[in-house]
Amino acid sequence: MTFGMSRRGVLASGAASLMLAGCGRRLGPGLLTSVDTHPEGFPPVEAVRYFGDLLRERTAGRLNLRLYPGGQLGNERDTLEITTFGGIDFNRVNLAPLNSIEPTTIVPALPFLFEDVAHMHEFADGPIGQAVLDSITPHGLIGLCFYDSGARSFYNTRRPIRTPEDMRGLKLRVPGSDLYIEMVRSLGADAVPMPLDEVYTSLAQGVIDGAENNWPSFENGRHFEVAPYYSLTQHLLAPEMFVMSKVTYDALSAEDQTIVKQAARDSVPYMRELWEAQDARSRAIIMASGVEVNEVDPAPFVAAMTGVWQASLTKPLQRELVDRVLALRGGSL
Ligand code: GTR
Repeated sequence: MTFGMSRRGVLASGAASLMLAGCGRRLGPGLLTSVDTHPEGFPPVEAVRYFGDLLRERTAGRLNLRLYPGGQLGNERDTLEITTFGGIDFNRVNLAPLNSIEPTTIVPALPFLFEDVAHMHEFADGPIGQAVLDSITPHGLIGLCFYDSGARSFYNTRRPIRTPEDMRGLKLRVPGSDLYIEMVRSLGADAVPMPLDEVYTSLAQGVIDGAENNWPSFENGRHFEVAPYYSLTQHLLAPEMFVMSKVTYDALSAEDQTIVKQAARDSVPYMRELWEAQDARSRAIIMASGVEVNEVDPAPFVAAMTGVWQASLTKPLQRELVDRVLALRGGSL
């Protein structure tokens, strides 16, 4: 597995090691680290905080969690690499950085796969979701659970998007993943892979014309201040993943391993509550901000993206899992 860590990532990795040496492991063997690109107060960060509370209670203080939110230790791709070798113990990430490590994780990230959030939950809570969580174990990561992430739609500085034709020639930021790049290219736009924390400035300076994300990230990153068109393509209902370093997991007793897995599962309903509330708050802020929000007929977008499915589904296991997801709603590949 090669990640090709960025210069910033190498610095972050150095910072992570120093922090861990200085205030983490040395403070006690039970102090574990968890990182997130999102800031304090954002649903996944608070869900992981709750997970940490459960961990402390259920191990009578043997295991404690220290959170590093707001991308303090680097972007998702870089921190994920650090997690694989145990420099970070827990990480909450989008599926995008996992896609290049393990193709099975592409399945729930396919555009227009899930019909609605209930469909995604059925996947995430059942055996198909478990198969995807388990698929990353050979890569040094334990997939603990899926967290909600709403629906991703396109926003930009130029014009409302109603059909794929409206996307032609736009430079759109995507997370670094071939799937996202293919998705944007299939719609006739130029894909610009870039970490999330560079999006605001790049929009403001005209380096990119737009990006895509859910209501909470569009609002929380203040991107709506510089990109006044939000077009509800809702092309992705993909969940996100809460993962653990296998190095850390293997160092725990069997009892503590069970406690960790159960506590992560128990944080999911809490995360869903937080997410719903945040989603409603962010929508209200954006709707009141003067951003032009438009509904989109998904049909031409679905048609334009069929090639993305073909290009992404290269393994028999992926196809089998997609078939099982579609079968939950009476469909098939
Ligand atoms: C958010 C997601 C983050 C990050 C971000 C992005 O919705 O929660 O994990 O991946 O999108 O677009 O980079």
